[in-house]
Amino acid sequence: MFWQTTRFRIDLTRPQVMGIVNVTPDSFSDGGLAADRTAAIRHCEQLLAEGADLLDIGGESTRPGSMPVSLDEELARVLPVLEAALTLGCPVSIDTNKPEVMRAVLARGADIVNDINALQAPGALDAVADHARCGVCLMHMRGDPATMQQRPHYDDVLHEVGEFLDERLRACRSRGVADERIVLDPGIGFGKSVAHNLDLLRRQSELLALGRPLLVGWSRKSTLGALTGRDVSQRQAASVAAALAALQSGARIVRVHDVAATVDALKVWAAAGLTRG
Ligand code: HH2
Repeated sequence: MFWQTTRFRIDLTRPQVMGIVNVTPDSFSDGGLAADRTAAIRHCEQLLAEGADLLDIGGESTRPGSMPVSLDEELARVLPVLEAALTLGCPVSIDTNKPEVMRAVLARGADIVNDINALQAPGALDAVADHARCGVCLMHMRGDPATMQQRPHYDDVLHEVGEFLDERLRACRSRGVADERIVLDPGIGFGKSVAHNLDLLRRQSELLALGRPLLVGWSRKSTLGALTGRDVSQRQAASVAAALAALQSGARIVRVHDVAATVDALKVWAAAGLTRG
């Protein structure tokens, strides 16, 4: 199975590690780490040296309770880092839900739009559909980051997430976005309780019936804190375990902060013959 993106047709036979580059002062686990251009570019290089296959650059925190940033601010954060990242020889994804940011980054050559809002904002689907072949990640979220963790409720979280992703997949198809350009993401921690997130992990393979590859992001999230009792800075082992569990259940791409540890774990996992073909 392949993921078509602007410059790369990514072979998903081997699991792909997407390294997170948050160009934000307030991200939940690494806020401020790569907030200036130079630090962010150094961070991109570091993640690639550690074995990342793709980079995901974000200029707006979406942690629970976070507030949106303005268009100008998001562009000012993301564009200089994108420009440098595009010279590094790997697919570059931009984590945004603003159509104007999507158009701006695609015009500059970004490979992938990663939208926690699954292209629901007016104009977002058009921004992707008007591009010849950029990749897109459609993620499920219930509510918005400011309020999403206020008592989320589902009758059957797998069913409801699956129905939503299917609807968004159909919306993309109806605008002429080829299936090969699309991956799906259950949106761990986005309007979900600990129990919902764990259901999504245990029954994750049910989402494979949608017919598109899964990208999953467990890295350092609060459910791992609930399971281990650990602060966000100490969730590396839990994050690696969750990433492997997601891959074992059929995900193809894991979005992670701790690239080196994840890549090491994947080497052992692959050597044990556990990689799914
Ligand atoms: N999680 C976060 C942000 N973007 N995109 C996808 N596709 N899937 C995810 O699970 C996902 C995402 C939140 O994590 P992070 O970027 O580390 O934090 P923040 O939003 O605070 O910058």
